[in-house]
Amino acid sequence: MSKSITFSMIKPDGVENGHIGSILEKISKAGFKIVALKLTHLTKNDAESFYSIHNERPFYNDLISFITRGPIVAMVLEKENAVDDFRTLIGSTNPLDAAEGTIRKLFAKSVGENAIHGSDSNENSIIESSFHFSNREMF
Ligand code: ABT
Ligand code: MG
Repeated sequence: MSKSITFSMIKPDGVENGHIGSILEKISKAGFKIVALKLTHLTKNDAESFYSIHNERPFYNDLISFITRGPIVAMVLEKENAVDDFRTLIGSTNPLDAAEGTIRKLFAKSVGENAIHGSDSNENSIIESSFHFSNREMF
């Protein structure tokens, strides 16, 4: 099977709680190649655009406040079957349901603050990667 990409970000809670290094280590050990990486801070506009699919949901305002409250680590990751394998590595959206050893089980506390994002389709992995990185920043 050929290589594909997924987009990920370590969310503000993961950064605040000092988990950047441990999370990047888990990602590398799971066989993902980091092809783009930066510490950045989403503006309200960025967040509303990134999460526009959820704009009718009851948790939307909390989600926008949370994701803009501090820096995030944005990254593009490459591997065979990247989208599905990465969602397996991070675990369920609600860390209480996440499997043992997954990133959310280890480093997240709640569904609203779940430490890390992973794209949910190949199509979204391209949209999200180009939202955060130019072609010159992806290797
Ligand atoms: P993301 O990686 O953030 O997209 O999470 P995931 O794909 O696992 O889950 P979805 B459904 O996309 O959740 C998006 C964000 O909304 C938050 N959320 C979700 C809630 O706060 N309450 C809820 O009931 C649900 C379903 C979790 C996600 N993130 N953040 N931050
Ligand atoms: Mg999602």
